[in-house]
Amino acid sequence: MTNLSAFDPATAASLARELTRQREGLEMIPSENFVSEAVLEALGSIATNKYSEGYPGKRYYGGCEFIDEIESLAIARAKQLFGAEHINVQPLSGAPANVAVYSALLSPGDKILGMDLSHGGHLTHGHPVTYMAKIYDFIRYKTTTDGRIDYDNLHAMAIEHKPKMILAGYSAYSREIEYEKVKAIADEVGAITMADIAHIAGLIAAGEMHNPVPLFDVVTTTTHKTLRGPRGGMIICKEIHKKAIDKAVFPGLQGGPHENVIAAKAVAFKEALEPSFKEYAKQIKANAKILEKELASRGYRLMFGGTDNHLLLIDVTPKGVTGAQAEKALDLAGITVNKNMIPDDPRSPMDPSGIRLGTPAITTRGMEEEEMKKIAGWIDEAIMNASDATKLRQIREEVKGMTGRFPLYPNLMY
Ligand code: DSN
Repeated sequence: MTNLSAFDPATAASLARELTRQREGLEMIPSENFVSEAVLEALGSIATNKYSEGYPGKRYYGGCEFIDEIESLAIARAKQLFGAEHINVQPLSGAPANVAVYSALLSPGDKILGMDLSHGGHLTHGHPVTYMAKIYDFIRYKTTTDGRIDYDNLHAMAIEHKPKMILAGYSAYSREIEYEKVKAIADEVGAITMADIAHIAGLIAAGEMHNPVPLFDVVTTTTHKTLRGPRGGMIICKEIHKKAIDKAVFPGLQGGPHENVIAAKAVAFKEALEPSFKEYAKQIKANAKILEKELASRGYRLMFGGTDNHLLLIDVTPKGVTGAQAEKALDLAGITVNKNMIPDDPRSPMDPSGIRLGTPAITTRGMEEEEMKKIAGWIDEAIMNASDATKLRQIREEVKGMTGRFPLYPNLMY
């Protein structure tokens, strides 16, 4: 990276510090991951130079013949991964993908039934702070006290409210989803089915979680979480919705697609089609299960009763700390997680009762059972000694000792 460091040493130095942070720490935010060097190369490629409004074969600019090849490759590979009829790979990320779907298939004022944020839903599924909540009438369902989706209640709510759309898919929910049940409820009330698989797309692509694509009208995802691609989004839909979805993305909401990101998506999808990706997805789940067992045995209160996927949502207040205090203590110990609301949290979003953690990134680094057991021990020690800076520094050194055995981007420097 001599050009960067020579021209802009300030940016290069910040990137170098961030690289060290990623290398030395344990990245356990469940929505984060480490892309391959091949994905990084495509992301930093000359495809960033090109404008290409429109879609392959139908662009508003000249000179798009090779960009068409790249975007067509990304689409073909994604279709193969998910068994999809149609895919739009242009959404800039998950939130814009969701907005595009609403605007394609709904009218202002239409009702959408989506999961409450504190029960594992997402801001773009109707939280009152979002602009979408001003346009559409979101009604929010919740999990049961034992943390499962209450499909009977969902059914009753659908009958009562007659939503135009039912949304399944969550950003802090750790259990499997019964898409057939949601589909049957939606069919009964004539609702469109939408799944947001942003967190679990990689697990679904690998056949390690149920796939809503064959059943649902439309499925949105990010490409940078378990799918381990560049930061971006994607919409998967049935052929009948193709025109509306494509029109909503461009020209409805977006301008020129980020073709360097689309090139990186194509590379990530090729990686996800490899047999080794299936092993990776299995290991993500296996690692999360070990953490579940280890933390439960130390008396932690796991929301939803545990995990079927890559993440755990934990109420840390019985251990005498808040979510923000636990996040801070773990940060100082070199373990990155995020504070998170728990179902019907009595506390506030900036200092909630829980933390959310997951295994996609540490699994990418090659960590397995032995490391998970050590990590669970460090998490517990850090939380139990949240105000002991010396102890937290000592854990950080131990973490550094372990991460050093799992090299990250060994040839990269800024
Ligand atoms: N920010 C993502 C997450 O962490 O789950 C969702 O938008």
